[in-house]
Amino acid sequence: MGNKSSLILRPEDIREIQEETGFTPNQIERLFSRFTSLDRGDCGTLSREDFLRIPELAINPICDRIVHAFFIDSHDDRVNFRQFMNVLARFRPPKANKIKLNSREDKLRFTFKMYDLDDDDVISREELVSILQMMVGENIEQDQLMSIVERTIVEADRSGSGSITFDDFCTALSRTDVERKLSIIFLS
Ligand SMILES: [Ca+2]
Repeated sequence: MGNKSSLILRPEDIREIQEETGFTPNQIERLFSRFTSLDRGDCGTLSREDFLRIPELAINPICDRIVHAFFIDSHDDRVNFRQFMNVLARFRPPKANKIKLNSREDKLRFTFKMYDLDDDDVISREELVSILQMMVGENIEQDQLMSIVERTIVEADRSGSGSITFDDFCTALSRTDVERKLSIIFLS
């Protein structure tokens, strides 16, 4: 039967998640039913394979990196509903209200982690190459790709380290509307 109590969303859970993430009770319930439908094992947590059953995600070229981002704070390679909601909260438009998770800095940090494949807090030349390869696939010649990478590093690398630190990354994106580009409109 499994532990059914973990699969029930109690009113106090909804209240706490609402405080933490800024989602409305309706949104929380809708996302909870999405979560349980992905949870094939009925165990109250999702595996990486469960995430890959989200069609919008499966067709995304950097799908692996987005899924990885959900597991950054997970210690056992499973994601419970609370962790799931905390990650989704980063995609909420910032003007909705003042929840820390969806500030400009949090969105930048989240994107940076998607590029930083080995989690060493810098984006190396190799990491930039591999993420660009995931995005553009075979649609571009290798030397064209390398010249984009070189140019990006030269422009972004303020510290002269040959790789991109989080500060470099924020500076490079300082004129980009990160708040809007990294937001998803959730139905209310
Ligand atoms: Ca790295």
